[in-house]
Amino acid sequence: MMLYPTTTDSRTVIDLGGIWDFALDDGTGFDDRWCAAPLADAMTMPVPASYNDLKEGVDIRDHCGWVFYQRTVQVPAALRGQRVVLRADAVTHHARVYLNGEFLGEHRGGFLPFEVELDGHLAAGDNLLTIAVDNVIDHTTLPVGGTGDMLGGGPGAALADSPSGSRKQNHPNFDFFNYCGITRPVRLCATPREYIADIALTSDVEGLDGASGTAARATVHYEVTTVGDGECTVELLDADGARIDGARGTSGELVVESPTLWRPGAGHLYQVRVRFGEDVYTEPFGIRTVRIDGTRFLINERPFYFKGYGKHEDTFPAGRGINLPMNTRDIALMGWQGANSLRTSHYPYSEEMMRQCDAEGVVVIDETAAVGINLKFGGGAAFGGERVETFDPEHGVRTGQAHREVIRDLITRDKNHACVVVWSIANEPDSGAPGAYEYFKPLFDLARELDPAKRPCTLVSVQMNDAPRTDCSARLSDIICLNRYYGWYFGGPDLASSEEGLRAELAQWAGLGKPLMLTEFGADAVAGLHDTTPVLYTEEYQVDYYAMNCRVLDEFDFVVGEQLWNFADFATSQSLLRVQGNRKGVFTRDRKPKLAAHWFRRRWSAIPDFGYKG
Ligand code: E9O
Repeated sequence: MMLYPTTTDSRTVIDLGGIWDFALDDGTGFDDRWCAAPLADAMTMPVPASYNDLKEGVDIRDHCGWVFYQRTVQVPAALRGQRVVLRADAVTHHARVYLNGEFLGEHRGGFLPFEVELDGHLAAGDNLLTIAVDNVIDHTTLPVGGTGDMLGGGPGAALADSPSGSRKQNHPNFDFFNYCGITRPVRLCATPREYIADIALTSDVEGLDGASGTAARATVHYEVTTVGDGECTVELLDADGARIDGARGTSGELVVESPTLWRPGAGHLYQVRVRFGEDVYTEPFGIRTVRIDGTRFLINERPFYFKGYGKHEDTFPAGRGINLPMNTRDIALMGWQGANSLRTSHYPYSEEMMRQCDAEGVVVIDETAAVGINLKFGGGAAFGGERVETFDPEHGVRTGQAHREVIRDLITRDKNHACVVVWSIANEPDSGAPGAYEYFKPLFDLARELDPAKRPCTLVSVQMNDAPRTDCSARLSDIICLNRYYGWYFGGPDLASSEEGLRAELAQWAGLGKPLMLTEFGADAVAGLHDTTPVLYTEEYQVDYYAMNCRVLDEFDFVVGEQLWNFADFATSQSLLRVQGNRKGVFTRDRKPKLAAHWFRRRWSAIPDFGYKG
């Protein structure tokens, strides 16, 4: 129930971005009430950004535990009669908010927004705002922290596990650096006391002609949640602000004749303007349909082919901190290549990115932060660790609570985005383990119940033996999404036998009658490493790997997409398999193309968004 913050005739947004004071907790931060007075010996720290890469030293980069951010805020007298909240878009992973030393609220989950009411707590003049941030990950958080690093103990893990290891350490059960801090904007938002709390929009399209991409009419259904008394009126406006239709009441319908549909590459957006009492808010909204028909994935009734990427919010030196220029650059590079889609692996991305995908017509698979629900990775025999059952009562139940919350909060936040065509409930859980179906069935039910637009749901599956029979995704997912590494983790560098392996597995899945796509496949390539024979980690091997995999994907009509792992090289925990991070990027971390980027540009330029497989 949190509209994206915008300033309107009735609303004021004050961005608290800037240089804050910052201190690492030495264990006394809460007992000594650091929140009540200016931080002693504070460092400077920009907000928003991850703090890890911004100052020198492992103490900051690998800090495990709490940190304190602090600044003063003044609120203009003109806003005092209004409802004022502090809205933080992402604090990774656990935030406690204090104003003038008083605890006002907390939030767990590092990738979704939360609000804290400031009414009655704001004084005239300076107010001391402190946000304490914890980055500890374990079995109660998503993503999940485990008992060892995902890819086995690097030097860091050995230190932590040894009796002499003195430094407390996080052990991500996932393959990306545990960047943390206040990573997205923090804003003060003032609204009238009687206000619009939420808007849910869905649409029906009539007379849709897939071939021409035109429709006779669309009906937009709206549902406004309000606080207080007032009259509600709603208008549908065209992109240029011209009024198309209007209605009264907190729920109803708006009609547009011959609508311009939102489609990949052309994100046409209407606007829905809501007035409630004194309050006014405008929500952009794209009209399009999404439906699965047999083994086809239809957007606006045409069979769509996903070309694109699993990505990360990962740049230097902001870490996971919002980076609007890089988001813009990434979308431009995807356009240069003929890509049309991305997955928000492995956590919800910023609302700015979602709005930009709406506006630019980028098709999105929207993923929760449920990564690492796979304890065989963290403690599996393959890595010399102790085996822990994923869905056991001790760990599974507590993870499940966080999982329900992240599904609820993600769908609440992103339900109106035209760019979102699929919800991804989790990445690479133990979906073939005993108990997996029982764990996931209620989560799929929850997502389907919460989404007013009833989008398809999936879980993204890790490679396993006899997958169509053992993976509960076969029963639960509307579209099968596979992460497959034939020719890298499995069979590399023998591409000939790997090709047979992929072909054999896809032939098994073909009988299921559902559409399938690869949401990950990839090979590490260190930019600048070259060879004439197929050698792992070279740019040539990455191209050969992809050429082999794509040849097989092209043989199967029920394969409706290919998303590479990964768009760009990204930071990870240290381990012997990671060369200053994961090098599966088709672009380097600073977005220079490897050979494979050019290879995919040629391939994707020849693959249409629609009708590739008839
Ligand atoms: C999740 C993604 O975050 N999938 C992984 C990606 C990777 O590059 C990771 O970055 O490792 C692939 C999972 C492959 C499972 C097989 C692991 C066998 C290790 C020896």
